[in-house]
Amino acid sequence: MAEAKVLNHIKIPAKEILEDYRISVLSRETSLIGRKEVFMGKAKFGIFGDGKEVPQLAMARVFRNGDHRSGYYRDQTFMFAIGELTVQQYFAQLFAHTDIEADPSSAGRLMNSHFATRMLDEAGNWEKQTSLKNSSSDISPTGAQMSRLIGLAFASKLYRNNPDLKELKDFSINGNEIAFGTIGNAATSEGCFFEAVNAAGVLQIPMVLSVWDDGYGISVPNKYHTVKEDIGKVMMGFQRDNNSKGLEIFQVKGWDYLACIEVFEKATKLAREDHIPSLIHFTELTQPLGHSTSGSHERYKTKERLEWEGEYDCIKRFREWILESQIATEAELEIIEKESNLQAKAEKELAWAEYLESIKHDQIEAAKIITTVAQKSKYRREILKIKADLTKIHNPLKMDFFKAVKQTLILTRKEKIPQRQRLINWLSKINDDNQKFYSSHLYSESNNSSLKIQEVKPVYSEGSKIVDGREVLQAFFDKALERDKTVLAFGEDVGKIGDVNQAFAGLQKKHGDMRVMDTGIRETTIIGEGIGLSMRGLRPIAEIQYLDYLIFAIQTLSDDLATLHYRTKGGQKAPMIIRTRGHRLEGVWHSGSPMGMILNSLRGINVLVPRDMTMAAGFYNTMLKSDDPALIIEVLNGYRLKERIPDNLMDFTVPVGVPEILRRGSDITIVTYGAMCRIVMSAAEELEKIGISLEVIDVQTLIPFDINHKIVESLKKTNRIVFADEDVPGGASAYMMQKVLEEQNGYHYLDSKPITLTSKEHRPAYGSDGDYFSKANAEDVFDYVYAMMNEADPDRFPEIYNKNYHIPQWNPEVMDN
Ligand SMILES: Cc1ncc(C[n+]2csc(CCOP(=O)(O)OP(=O)(O)O)c2C)c(N)n1
Ligand SMILES: [Mg+2]
Repeated sequence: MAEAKVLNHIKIPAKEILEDYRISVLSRETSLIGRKEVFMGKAKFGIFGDGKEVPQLAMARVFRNGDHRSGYYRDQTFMFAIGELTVQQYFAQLFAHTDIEADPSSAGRLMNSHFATRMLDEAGNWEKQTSLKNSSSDISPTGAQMSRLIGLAFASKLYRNNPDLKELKDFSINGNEIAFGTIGNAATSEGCFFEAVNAAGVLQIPMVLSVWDDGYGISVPNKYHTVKEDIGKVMMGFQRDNNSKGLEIFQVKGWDYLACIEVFEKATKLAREDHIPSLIHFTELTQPLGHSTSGSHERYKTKERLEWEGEYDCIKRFREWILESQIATEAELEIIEKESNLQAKAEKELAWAEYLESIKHDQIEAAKIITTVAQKSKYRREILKIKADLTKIHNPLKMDFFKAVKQTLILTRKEKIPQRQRLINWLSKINDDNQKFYSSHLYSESNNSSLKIQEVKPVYSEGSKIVDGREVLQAFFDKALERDKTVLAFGEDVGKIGDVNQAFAGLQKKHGDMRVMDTGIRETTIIGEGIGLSMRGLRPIAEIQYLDYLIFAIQTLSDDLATLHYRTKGGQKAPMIIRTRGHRLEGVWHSGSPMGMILNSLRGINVLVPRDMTMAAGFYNTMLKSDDPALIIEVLNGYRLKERIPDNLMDFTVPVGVPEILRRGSDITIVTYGAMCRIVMSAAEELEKIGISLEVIDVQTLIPFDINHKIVESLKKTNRIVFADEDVPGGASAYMMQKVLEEQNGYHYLDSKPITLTSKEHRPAYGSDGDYFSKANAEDVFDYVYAMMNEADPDRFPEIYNKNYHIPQWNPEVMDN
């Protein structure tokens, strides 16, 4: 073995080169075997990192403790090389082994090649990131790792430039950490890629982003993806120069081991020392096994292309270079290859054996108890057949024996056999286990879960000041920034003018531009920035200017933030707060309340809907103590309404999942939230005047929803219920109805048809009349409630309108008589 010289200035011992070669071969073997396992039916789907091994080895060489990765499904070689993934763990994920030890990335929850390191201890507290190599958890939507990458890199900038954060050595040492991104060539066509690259250039953050370019995105060649078929060339406008900041753009052939090493040396020096971001375009990479196990690339690649891919396979080139440079002999390489082959096979076998073991135990147990039932049952033959079928299954799944047990219980449903009870008990245990395997950790399960934050009621005295709602928030944010140096706020117009409604007015000046910041108009990377920062120990409040514009960020919120804790089974968290304002203003894109969309896409995030700014402040207090992420939606037309500031502004908390009864009543319960609270309360006063008593409940938080089932208690009293909001029909009002009537068994107590009162299906037209005729207003509340009472007691409440006027969207009960 000789010592290799690299580009005259970097020397790499031959031993290290051969170790790199070993990992590349081991990784390739893993891909080859993985593919076969899928075809043998032992796993559902496989996607592998073949053809991208060499540049990943180079990336691993510069990746240090404290650094972070935000990448995608091709990065297995990198994960092996940094020592954060074993081949056995790789296969455990392929087999969907539900044990965290077996698959630390996702405990069997994610399809294969979705990598993550465990950043939390068992109690849900942060590990010391600066002693670890960190990989944020991968997600499948192409390019979606880009938004989070911005936050991971931006954190280093804050840690370096904000002296108040210097103490937090678990997360950063002087902001020296780099966030490494990886993305496929085709995924660079996504909007979030361009948004993120632009943001990185503007922010000047230590990001090193690699594009693995294999010329294709599944079957579609670069011709259809990228201008000039060359993302590196396209990016040249972002290239920094002597006069202006930007990114350093590199292009390197991905099969050239030395060039890959050199480019990472250069890029990481810029990033670590000066926080200059880079984009490295690795060209001429290949897909020896095609895109995934879903099909073969022979269908869409020409013979010439396939031949070229064979010739330019990066491991083949690496091998040739090792031989040419006389770093090792053919015989030495063959030994490495053979050993790697054996190692990959052995680790696969181990992973399979352990996976089977986790299943087999229950399979055997199920078969045993089924047999004991058979012995006592008159359906003996049928049950023994169920058992025989079960034990015959070669690659059993948990659902196989779950089904067998249920079949047995159905067959014997009329029999009084004690063994049956054992089977039921066993089923119940397995059900609970599977709950833990497949449905835990959607929300925090730590001591800082938002559900565990104790309520502290607001305290008022004669001296409590009455101010505009926005001033309540301003006073709150001021003290929150003072109290906790990890809190920071950013968004469009948040910095200099202190947000469009002035809740941060003057706070940038007071707390500095590392705490209160303006951002570009880039909603999805605003959220990504929040995710990355919160994953690195900070407490970001990321602002989306108006609720309607949350739609730009729904993908990042839904796919990344909402799933993070769940998809890592509690291995990672991002306790960020998204602040926005909505419900009522004017016009099609400023008055929306798309709450159904939010509720249906953001399970995993608390959704809090305070009716005024004091409640909002209480929720900020609660969430800043918690490690759950939250979306807090302030009422857009409430900033100038007068409120009293609680004397304990910084200490009071509003509990999540606890509705508040705003008005006691006996005839009808009306359940609402946000801006509708005021509208409903004013209608309640009018109704009171004519003898109708309304009980008004503000749910306050939509996720979680009324955890103590308080609303059904009200319904038990009134026996009539209306769910009112500003969403479309069937939106959040339907969600609330399902919660109360089905989950809380409210249907038992109904004397009238339950009703939802919502906005129209279209978005609200402009102007006050547009709002009045598009959204639910106080008169609508009055009409609905009155009509309900008219149906119930027409003598006391005679019809107000005759048949010629139809109450909008009111759908009366059609009587038979
Ligand atoms: C948003 C989204 N659209 C489509 C897909 C389906 N899909 C998975 S991988 C892929 C191709 C990605 O190609 P590229 O970015 O070049 O990465 P490669 O697989 O070639 O490494 C597509 C279209 C997806 N996962 N996400
Ligand atoms: Mg590609």
